[in-house]
Amino acid sequence: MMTSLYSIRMRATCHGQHLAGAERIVPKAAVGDVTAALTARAMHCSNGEVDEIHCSVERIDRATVCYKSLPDLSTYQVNSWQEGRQLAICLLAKAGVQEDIAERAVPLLAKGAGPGGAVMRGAVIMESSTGKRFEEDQTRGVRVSRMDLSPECRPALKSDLTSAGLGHHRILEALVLAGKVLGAPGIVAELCWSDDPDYTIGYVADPQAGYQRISDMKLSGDSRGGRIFFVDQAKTSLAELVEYLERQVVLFNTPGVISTAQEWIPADE
Ligand code: PML
Repeated sequence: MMTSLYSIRMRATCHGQHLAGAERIVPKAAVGDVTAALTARAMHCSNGEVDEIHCSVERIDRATVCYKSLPDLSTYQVNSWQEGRQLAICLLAKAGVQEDIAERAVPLLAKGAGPGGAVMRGAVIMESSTGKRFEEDQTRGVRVSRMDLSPECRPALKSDLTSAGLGHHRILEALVLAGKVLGAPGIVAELCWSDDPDYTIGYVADPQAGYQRISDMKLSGDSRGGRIFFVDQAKTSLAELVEYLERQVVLFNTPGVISTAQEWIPADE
């Protein structure tokens, strides 16, 4: 009999504010260790003292698991966050997002896409040719959940990323999340940069070009960031998209190609 799989999700808060979150999908025998590791990670979080940690453990029906390959990863080295944002617009347009929509989306994340300029807990969903937003709750947005690497793929990817100098768990986790997003019905591209004030790197991902990191998307010290998923409304419905992003279990069993960083030269230089 095949061993059961469990989804483990951890969320930590301080004064009701999100502090840390992570999730894994692991075989039954690893549930105890992984839950302890995620809890320890929240307790050692550098951006505040934890008030509450919520860990949920949920058994997964193996028949519902969808297996996929991870996208390739590349990195563009830019000279400033202004250049980074310019590059993000170019990459989004190349992926099929209408250019004026990409030009409006980048400042939306930069000023905070939630009500009153707040950073959203989840992602914006935006139509790629009209800019229309679909989230029912613009404070929460849409949370991507229930994805991980298969137990066989994790060591291989970790070793590839570490050899490329990209060993931090943040990169692996963002790549896995983007991998799930790129398999969503109607997806055109994703734009993301971190809301961690000490982390200025972001990415544009699309199904053809993969996960394209951009070295600078904001000034250090800026705590605004987030995610926008661009979709083609003709190819999906909000219900189908949200069901896939939040509920469909996805395990990645093949790593993509990890390329070395390349400098980006803006076209007018
Ligand atoms: C990376 O360096 O590739 C990760 C970039 C985005 C990180 C987003 C986050 O903080 O979750």
